[in-house]
Amino acid sequence: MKILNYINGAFSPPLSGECLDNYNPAEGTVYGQIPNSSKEDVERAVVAAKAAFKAWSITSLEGRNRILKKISDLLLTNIDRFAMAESIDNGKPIALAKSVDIPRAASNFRFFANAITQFSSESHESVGANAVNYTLRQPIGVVGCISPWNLPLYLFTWKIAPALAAGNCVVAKPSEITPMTAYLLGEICTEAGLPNGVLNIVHGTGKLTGQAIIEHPEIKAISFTGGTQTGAHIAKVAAPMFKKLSLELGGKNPNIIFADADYEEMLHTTIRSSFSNQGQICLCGSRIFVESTIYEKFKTDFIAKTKALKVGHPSEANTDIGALVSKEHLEKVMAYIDRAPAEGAKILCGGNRITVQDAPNGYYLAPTVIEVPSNDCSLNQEEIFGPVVTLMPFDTVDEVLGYANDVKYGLSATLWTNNLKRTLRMSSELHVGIVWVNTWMMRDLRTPFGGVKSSGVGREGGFEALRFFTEAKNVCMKY
Ligand code: TXE
Repeated sequence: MKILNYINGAFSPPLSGECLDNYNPAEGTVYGQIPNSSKEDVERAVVAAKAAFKAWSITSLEGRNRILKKISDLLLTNIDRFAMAESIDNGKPIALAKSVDIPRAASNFRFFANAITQFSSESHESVGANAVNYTLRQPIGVVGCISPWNLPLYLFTWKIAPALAAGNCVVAKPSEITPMTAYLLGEICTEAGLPNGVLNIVHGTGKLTGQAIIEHPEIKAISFTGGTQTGAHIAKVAAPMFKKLSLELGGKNPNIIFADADYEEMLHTTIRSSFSNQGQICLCGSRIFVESTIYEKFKTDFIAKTKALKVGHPSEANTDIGALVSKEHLEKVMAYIDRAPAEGAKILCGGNRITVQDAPNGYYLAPTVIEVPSNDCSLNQEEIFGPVVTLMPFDTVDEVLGYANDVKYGLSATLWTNNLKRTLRMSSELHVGIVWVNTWMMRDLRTPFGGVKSSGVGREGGFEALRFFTEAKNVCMKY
């Protein structure tokens, strides 16, 4: 299948005619082609977006609300088609795509359609100076949204929906590794009545297409989710042009388990936070620290549950772990596992590729648990981004806080305990943007989302996202 760019409400091939192969990771085969769009294609998208901005920026909030809700509805009407496309493109189990990824993409549109109607700004009376101040929150203009391959439509729409709701026009690029659902979204936007040029979707590599977006002087803000290195590069390019930036980058999140936790619930959720989406979620709890009094019991039970997970073809309903997203990514994850012996770490289970029946060339990896001797080994310091977790015991709160914070990332942390004082202290002292207590990845879309340190800058979600996608203007009136 050949996919096309969506520019000014119409589908078109790249001007150069140059295409890239699109792989099905479950099979390890090429199944389609995508445009490798150049600067000229991005320029076309920016021209269309600029032209559409005039009308879209003054479209009433009810008008924007209606169209964005219609997109949400159409995503749900077409959920089977979208879930299938996401699963084939990414390798994730079809059940996960259908229960999480596509419903969440629909929620993103519905949530921001409503949020914009509740968005308000501040006013101040300058008492004694006979003046009042009010704040206008105005759309920025043309903004760029660049998203990764792990949660393709989920993260693509998490950026696009608030950008559009706030009255901006968008030039967006999904990952070249998983472009399919973004392509299908174009059709739905047209059907929902989104005016031409308000959303433009340009496909291609980061180096060519992405670079053209971040360098474009008319694109005044960039919302990006992806690797930390890419985020640093984007910041460097964008800074001299004073673009607004929201960067959601990698994570190496601690999952901290105390002996007083509700054991079965903790065990069940820890399997999920370790291996969901093949461990390819920036929020996965990839470093597990367990209080030493229950360490051996946890180790035995966790390994047994890990071994019971079914690695299989993503199209099968009972598959727990599908394929990793690409051959390159599988090799990167395997390279970390190969380092284990040299780092004094012990592979407790997994660590090997798996051959799935009828798909011998797919990129499957057994879920892997590694016991590490210390927190400073690369297995505990670097983002592996696969179905690989490490285990380490601890004795005291101070000790585990040290481990949790001694890493360059600061996205999220999970705490399993019923001790209130400890929870309050640790939630305050963990250097992260999100703390989950006795749960994992429970998301309320009104909450701020993002990380500190090398996990990024800025916050997405709720009014934070609407603030990012608007400029604040103070008006001061003297009476
Ligand atoms: O991401 P990239 P990659 C982490 C994870 C993974 C590593 C690298 O550890 O192994 O990052 O993954 C676009 N200008 N995460 O290389 O390259 C690119 O086309 C503009 C964590 O696949 O950062 C894609 O659309 N754009 C993460 C997007 O950036 C550029 C999710 C992300 O790709 C660009 C994914 C450029 N110069 C990976 N170069 C998370 N935070 O959830 C690339 N891109």
